[in-house]
Amino acid sequence: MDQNNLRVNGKRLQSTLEEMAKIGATPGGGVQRLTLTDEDKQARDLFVKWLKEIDLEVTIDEMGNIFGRRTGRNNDLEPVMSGSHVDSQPKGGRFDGILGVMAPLEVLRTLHENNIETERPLVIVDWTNEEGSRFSPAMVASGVWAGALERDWAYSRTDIQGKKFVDELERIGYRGKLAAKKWPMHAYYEYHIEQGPILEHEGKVIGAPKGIVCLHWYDIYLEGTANQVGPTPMEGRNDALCAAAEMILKVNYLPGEMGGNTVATVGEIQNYPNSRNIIPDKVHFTVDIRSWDDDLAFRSWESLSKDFKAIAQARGCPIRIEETWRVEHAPFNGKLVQRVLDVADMLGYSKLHMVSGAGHDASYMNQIAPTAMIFVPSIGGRSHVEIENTTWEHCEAGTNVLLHSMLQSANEKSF
Ligand code: HGY
Ligand code: MN
Ligand code: MN
Repeated sequence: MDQNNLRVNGKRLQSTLEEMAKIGATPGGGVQRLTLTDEDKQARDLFVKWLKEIDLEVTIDEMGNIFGRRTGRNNDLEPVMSGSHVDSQPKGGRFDGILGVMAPLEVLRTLHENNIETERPLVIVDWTNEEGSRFSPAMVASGVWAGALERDWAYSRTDIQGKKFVDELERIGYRGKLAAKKWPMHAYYEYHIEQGPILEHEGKVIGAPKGIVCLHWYDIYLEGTANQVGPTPMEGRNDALCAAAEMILKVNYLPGEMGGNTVATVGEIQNYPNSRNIIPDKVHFTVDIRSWDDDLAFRSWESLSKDFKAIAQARGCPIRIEETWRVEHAPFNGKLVQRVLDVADMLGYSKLHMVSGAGHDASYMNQIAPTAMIFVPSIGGRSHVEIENTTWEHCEAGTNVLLHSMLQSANEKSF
């Protein structure tokens, strides 16, 4: 058969995604599959079962990354890899991450049932803890695998209950023996929903990001003086929550003040003792700064951290700042991005060259191999919410683009 006429089975992709959406399903129509929870384990177990059904060699490394390998005609050649993540945000959506794992599975199922051999081996991957919500930071397991983060530091991360990453990995039975160490790779493709409004607004089906912005994460800890709210005069209070409130608004104003294209967000906060009649004496909150311009992100943080220290001083609330995690902006391989655009053309899909404001494991893969991503529209531009949605037609379209991008890479002798 002329392989250009090959297409994936959209109905099977849909039922695979619907099957996965039952794991951790939330009443609001989303999923809660926080990393290393029982729901994550359930999804992993199902994924491994499906990998074995199409005779893939399954390996699990010490970060719990799951790899399925399909042999090629020449297994000495570097493989073509594609994957994403099965973990979700709390009250997350049914497409973020999981589409990028189920789609390469659909690609491999399609090759398997059509007995199509490729020159190079193919590898599909589920990266542990891409979201970084339960255990920060995000993309931690692909970061260790790529050699950018230390395994033992990742192992030591704790969630809000104080549970350790490594203990939870052990508990769900996915602490593999294989070292989480990169191997040479010919090309890496990650397929993902856009998680923003651009493709829908432009009326395009396939997005080909030129890369991913840098992500900088900080943790801020404030100390105050707890006291009874009634008898304590306003004068002289050390109210940690008021100090935090002033700082949080500074974060919101920062992109406007700094100019350039940056976003800055406080998404998480804990307030102690969190009782309406006690002046708060401990607050933790997070800061997320992103920009295509790494230097601008750094300068933004310089300015913000100065303001934080001044506010802490003025309010008599000692501050502790943790510079938790940074990943550089990831400019993808131009030839591979062009391949995605050309394949979209070949298949008759409209396409758009763009930037990813969301972080992905591709940020780290881009540091070690030619990398590109494929986006499809998010309805209403919404993601990390239960109503996250993408049409089945678009899910299928992106998977066909992934199929032919991977085939072209898998059958080329050299890059
Ligand atoms: O933060 C992100 O953009 C991704 O969801 N980890
Ligand atoms: Mn994701
Ligand atoms: Mn996400």
